[in-house]
Amino acid sequence: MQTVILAAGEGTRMRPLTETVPKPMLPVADRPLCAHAADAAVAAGASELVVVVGYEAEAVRNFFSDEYRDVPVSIAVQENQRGTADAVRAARPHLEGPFVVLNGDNVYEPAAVEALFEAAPAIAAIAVDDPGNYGVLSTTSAGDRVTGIVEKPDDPPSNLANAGAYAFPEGALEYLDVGESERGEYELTDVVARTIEATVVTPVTLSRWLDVGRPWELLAANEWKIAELEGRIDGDVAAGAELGESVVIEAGATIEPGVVVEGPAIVRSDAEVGPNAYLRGATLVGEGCHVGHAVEVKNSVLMAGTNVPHLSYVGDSLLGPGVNFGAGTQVANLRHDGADVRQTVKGERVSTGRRKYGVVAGPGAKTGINTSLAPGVVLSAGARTDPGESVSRDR
Ligand code: TTP
Repeated sequence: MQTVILAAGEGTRMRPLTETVPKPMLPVADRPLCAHAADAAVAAGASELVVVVGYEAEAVRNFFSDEYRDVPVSIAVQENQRGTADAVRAARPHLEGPFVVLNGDNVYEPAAVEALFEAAPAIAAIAVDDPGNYGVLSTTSAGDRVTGIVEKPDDPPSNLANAGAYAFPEGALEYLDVGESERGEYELTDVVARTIEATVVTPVTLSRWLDVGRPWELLAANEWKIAELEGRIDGDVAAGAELGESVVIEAGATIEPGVVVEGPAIVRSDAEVGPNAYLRGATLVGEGCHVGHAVEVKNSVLMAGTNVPHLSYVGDSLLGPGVNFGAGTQVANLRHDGADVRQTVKGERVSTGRRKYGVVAGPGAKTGINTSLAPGVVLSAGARTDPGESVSRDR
């Protein structure tokens, strides 16, 4: 089946990480975020990928044309991000039968995507504790047919949340011209509503799923996908370095003496770690990064070209790309009261749901030596801190 990957969104909730890299291209383990959905579709037998691009389209377009050689790839441009139905409308000239739609910022288990293909027409759903925050499906009492879909209901008809993966029948191509929703977008859920009136649509229940909208969800996606990597050493590892079993050292990476990598972790090409550095938890050290002497990095994502060269602690944080932490920069990732760490997203303070959560540093941010960063702080792209500063507010 042809598979549409929605990758045109701007990812405003992910700022400043999306200032230079579109959300679909943010790193998750060894692949960009959107590649995880695309890879699952290819493994499930997709006959063609139709990738809808918009914001920072070039990066997404180049990745797909370079990376997917065994399956045809078409690129559809959505000029303005007017909603998910509008995005599939942009793909419509390429579609000619039943088709699958996957959100390019959702992470699925590959087996679940395969089950979706097999059950078509179908919608992926996941049982959640707080259905009122999602699109919610209602089903027949036997649970074998979707009978309705309602956005963020006050009185949810079930605990089954819409997981943003759909296998549409060919007829749905005619339902794409929906009207504008209350929030002024053209919504795919309205297309689903019309489809379930006309056709039997089966719910496919997922056991694991992630919608990556905010920085800590990117951290969670990395935790998931780094843990699934099989350990391999293709780079240079000095005698005396200690690597756990689930550690990937890519070709061109260097691990110097005295380094301990507990894993699961991935050190990407051209990165340099050590001497005497300690990596633990699900940690991604991106291409060309430098993690130097006496630096501890725990459960964090360091994007390409980021440097933490001396005497620092980085815990549960997202840095980069191109960030530089001055010597002795320390990240606090736990509040004294043990409460969940909060972060400001688009001007609103929100709980991350994490007791342990560090900082987000936008592209090119630089800290002066001995900077202390409080939990949940966001440094904007290109931000600077003075030597010895204690930073407890975003800048
Ligand atoms: P959203 O998460 O609603 O939007 P976004 O990715 O732009 O993020 P933010 O809200 O933080 O700005 O989008 C869900 C999926 O649909 C995602 O994969 C992006 C894609 N999308 C499009 O391709 N076109 C669109 O017009 C919209 C709204 C989303």
